[in-house]
This record gives sequence, structure tokens and C-alpha cells, in this order.
Amino acid sequence: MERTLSIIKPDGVSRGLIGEVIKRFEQNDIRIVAMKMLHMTQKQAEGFYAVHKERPFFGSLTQFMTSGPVVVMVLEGNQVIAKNRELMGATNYKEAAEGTIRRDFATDIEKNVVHGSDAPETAAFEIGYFFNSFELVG
Ligand code: FUP
Repeated sequence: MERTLSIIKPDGVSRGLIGEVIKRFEQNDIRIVAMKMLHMTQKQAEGFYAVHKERPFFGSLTQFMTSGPVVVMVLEGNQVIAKNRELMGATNYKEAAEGTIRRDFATDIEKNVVHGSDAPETAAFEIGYFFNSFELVG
């Protein structure tokens, strides 16, 4: 069993896609073990995306991520890190496979509806960034 962090980004929340995203997780044997809605501060977004701080899109990305509420979730399942990445599709929705969340709903490389951890180490960091152990159901 693996765990990963998923975020429904501000574009996904404001466009009414929370249910659509969660439905895809539930239909693919992914269990949600923690979930909350929050509105990140600039500092929180910068800390979350610290690995990207030298990238040219860092300012724009962190501004976008603080532009409205997000839904953060911890997902659990067999190889859920890869499975979630597969359901999400490529970062650039134009390159994302048919039937993926980003291919179906993203409007921009930045406004791409969802985030998902990309490896066990990032998953551990990202889950701990938003949740403490008491907030995860057994
Ligand atoms: P991903 O893991 O697919 O979310 O992609 P990355 O970690 O590489 O990038 C994080 C976020 O930065 C993406 F979701 C969108 C944004 N981004 C851009 O805005 N421009 C780029 O060229 C690459 C990423």
C-alpha cells in the first residue's frame, strides 16, 4: 500500500470539478484517507513548490495556487503514486493521454486542475506539509 498527495487546484475547485476528480479516484480503487479544503497563503505555496523556486514559472505558479481555495487529499492504494499520475495525465494537457483529467479539463500548462506527488519521497514531504498523522483515517 502506498500513499500520495493530491490537490484539486483553484481552477478545478472554481469550475466545479471536485466531484468529477473524486469520482475518478473512487472508480479506480483509490481510497481517500484524508481530505480538506484550504486557501494557501503565498508563503505556504512557495514552501510547497520549493523544488521549483529557480524555475521561470515559480512566481506565476505560486500566485495561481493562492488565487482561490484548493482541496488537498491523501490517497491510498496499490501503486497509487503512479496510478494517480496516470489518471492526471501529462503536465502539459496538450500532451496528456485521452481520458485523463488534464486532457479532459485543463485549459493551460499552469491551470491543469490537479497536482499529484511524483515519487515516494515527495509524497511523504507533501502529505506532511498539509496533514498530521491524526488527520489520516486508518
Ligand atoms: P506535475 O508534476 O505534472 O504537476 O508537473 P511539475 O512538477 O513539473 O510542475 C508543477 C506545476 O508547475 C505544474 F503543474 C504546472 C506548472 N508548470 C508551469 O506552469 N509551466 C511549466 O513549464 C511547467 C510546469
